[in-house]
Amino acid sequence: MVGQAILRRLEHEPCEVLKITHDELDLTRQQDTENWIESTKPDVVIIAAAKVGGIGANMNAPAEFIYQNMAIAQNVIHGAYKAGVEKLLFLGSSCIYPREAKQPITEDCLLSAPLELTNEAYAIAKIAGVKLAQFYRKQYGCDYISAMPTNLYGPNDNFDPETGHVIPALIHKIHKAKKEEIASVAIWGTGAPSREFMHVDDLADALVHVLKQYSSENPINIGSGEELSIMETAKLIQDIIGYDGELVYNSLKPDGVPRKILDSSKLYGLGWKPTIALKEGLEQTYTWYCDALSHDKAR
Ligand code: GFB
Repeated sequence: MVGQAILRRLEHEPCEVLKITHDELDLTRQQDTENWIESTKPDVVIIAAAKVGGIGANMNAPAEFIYQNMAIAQNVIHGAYKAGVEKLLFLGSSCIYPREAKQPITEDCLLSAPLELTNEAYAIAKIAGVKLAQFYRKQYGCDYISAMPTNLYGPNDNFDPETGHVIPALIHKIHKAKKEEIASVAIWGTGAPSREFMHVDDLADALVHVLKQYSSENPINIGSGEELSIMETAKLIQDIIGYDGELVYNSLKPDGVPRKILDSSKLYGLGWKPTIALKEGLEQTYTWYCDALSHDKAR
């Protein structure tokens, strides 16, 4: 999802984009990764590749989340350093911050208290990536930076109801319930937690801005300021889809972090702001999903 959005955004920049698919290069293989970076010699590297998933996927496969994400960060960052890459942007996640972080979360909260347990494996791997970027800057003087996006959604997301994040999972479940005239849809948890959501095209635009404007060892938050409870999010998706059945909250399922909203004042201070409102972004994403389903392309 993020990689595709960055490609769409880079069509408007005067640069040559070097890309390779997962089938052609497995970034967890160190030698293959180093060879590809050495042979293509990019000026800039953006690390958007990752093993990602919603709260269910994170809880069910912590070994895959920690291993794959640490390997990708380590192989790409070290490979970039060896090939003399001038600028590198590592993408972290808002879940690197402590579970009980003061809200909105500022960048300096990193490692100040314990992490949320449902995604600890993913968070540890992403923190390792942030630290790699910092230490390659400190020891070798590399201009490597890291950005922490808030919860994302948009075209090419993973719409699987078990492994996806809340927005694509609910689009899948509520769309199916409407089509098959199912009377109710199960929503995980109490509905009380809140999340800040950002459309992936806004993220891609922010990343290009940050690449041009930002150089520091400190990570930079990328948020939208659009915060909703899970209950409000589910109702909004229900309205957009036009489903008149019932939403039933299953409190046996995990809530995760009670609240997660980023303080993005550092980013906004660089002259960037989001342009896609949540309702508009969700409508566009639902249209994309219906179209992808009709072409058998939705995950
Ligand atoms: O999107 P989500 O999985 O991400 O869940 P997290 C957000 C909230 O939505 C949680 C609730 O309180 C879930 O219990 N929820 C309700 C659902 N129904 C559903 C559903 O059908 N599917 C899902 N997935 N959630 C992730 C991390 O945490 O955030 C990742 O696990 C990553 O590592 C990502 O960092 C940004 O915000 O809880």
